[in-house]
Amino acid sequence: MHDTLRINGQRLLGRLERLGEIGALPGGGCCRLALTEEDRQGRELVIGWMHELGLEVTSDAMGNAFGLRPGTEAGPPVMAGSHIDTVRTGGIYDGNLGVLGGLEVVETLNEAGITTRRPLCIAFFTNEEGARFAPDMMGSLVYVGGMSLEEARATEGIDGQRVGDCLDAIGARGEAPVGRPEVHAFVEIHVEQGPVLEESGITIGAVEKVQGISWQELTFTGTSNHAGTTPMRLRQDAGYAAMATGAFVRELVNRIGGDQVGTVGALDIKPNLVNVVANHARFTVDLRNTDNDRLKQAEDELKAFVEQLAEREGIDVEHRTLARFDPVPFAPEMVNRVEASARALGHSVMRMPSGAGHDAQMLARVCPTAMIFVPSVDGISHNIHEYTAPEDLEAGTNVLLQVLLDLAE
Ligand code: HGY
Ligand code: MN
Ligand code: MN
Repeated sequence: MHDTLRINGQRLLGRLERLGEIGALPGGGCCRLALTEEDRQGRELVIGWMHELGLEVTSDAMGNAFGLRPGTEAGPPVMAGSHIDTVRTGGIYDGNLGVLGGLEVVETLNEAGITTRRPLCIAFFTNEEGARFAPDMMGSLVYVGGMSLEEARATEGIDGQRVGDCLDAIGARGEAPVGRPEVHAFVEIHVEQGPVLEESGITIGAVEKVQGISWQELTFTGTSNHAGTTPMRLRQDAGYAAMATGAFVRELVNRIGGDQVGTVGALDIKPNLVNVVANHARFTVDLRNTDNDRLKQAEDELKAFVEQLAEREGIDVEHRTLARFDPVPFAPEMVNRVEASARALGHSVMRMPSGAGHDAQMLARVCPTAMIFVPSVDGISHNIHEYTAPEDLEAGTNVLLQVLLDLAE
């Protein structure tokens, strides 16, 4: 049914570019960190579009927003969505495509005068990136009951501010409760953010699983001292310890191999001066693997290394877990739907894991869930040069349209 219906790619691209103007960075891309003024403006724009499309808009106590399109029957909706917050050097597609692609499906159905049997709902979730407030996927985690609202609101960010205060300050706290949502199924279209589709010459990714994620914050505390007069045998150098750990992470990841990845992305050294041995080094280690046992091995080896290093250097070390999610498989029949719809539309398609975390991995806890990937040029993301060709955006959103229609009928 409605096999010949197609979305309007130009209109979708226009919305992506318009939303990308909020927090736009010189040279491209945008910075719309969660619960900032830019996030508020982004929310206002997208919720305005939801109203224009005739959706019934609600938001919950975590600031997750939902645009409901009634069906001919009542009951749990078929949902599509993602996030509109970005990292500090974000692109205009990461997350935004999942939300605006859903709105494009709604507008296409409005134009065609089609009402689906089940209701449809287009959602965006608060703080998916976790770059300012860890963990990532915080809003959808609270939505499915995996984190209490209180714990989320009390979370302190990298700038010392709390989620609850910032949520209230931008007026994003809604009335609807959080916890045990009623969703028939969830579909998220997202840019791949990696090189696989492009290198394979494939247009659509039918995502089978999201890999496991481990975020840790490590803090070494030593003694600041004179860089010239302090003999090496007397140093308690937190800066050296942090950099030695960074080098160990790379060695560890190469040794484990396979899908294992590891990143030291944030680093704060004090007093951060050329002629002072550092007494403070706080940094993050992001470890991921599709195989949970190997991810645990990586975590264990990192812990052992860091503790032996602190002992040897005579410094203190503190561990803080910022996020820990096991790999999440998607329901096979949902992966099949993505694959079948892509093929029916004449697009090349392959099954693959997701290297990035997504809201879909949280929705998979409460309903059958699928993800549709489209290629990232040069595999670049979390970078202002993130780019996906318009024809691929259109192809993926046409797959989203067909999968949603199937699920809603
Ligand atoms: O970190 C991630 O994988 C996602 O971008 N939040
Ligand atoms: Mn994303
Ligand atoms: Mn991201």
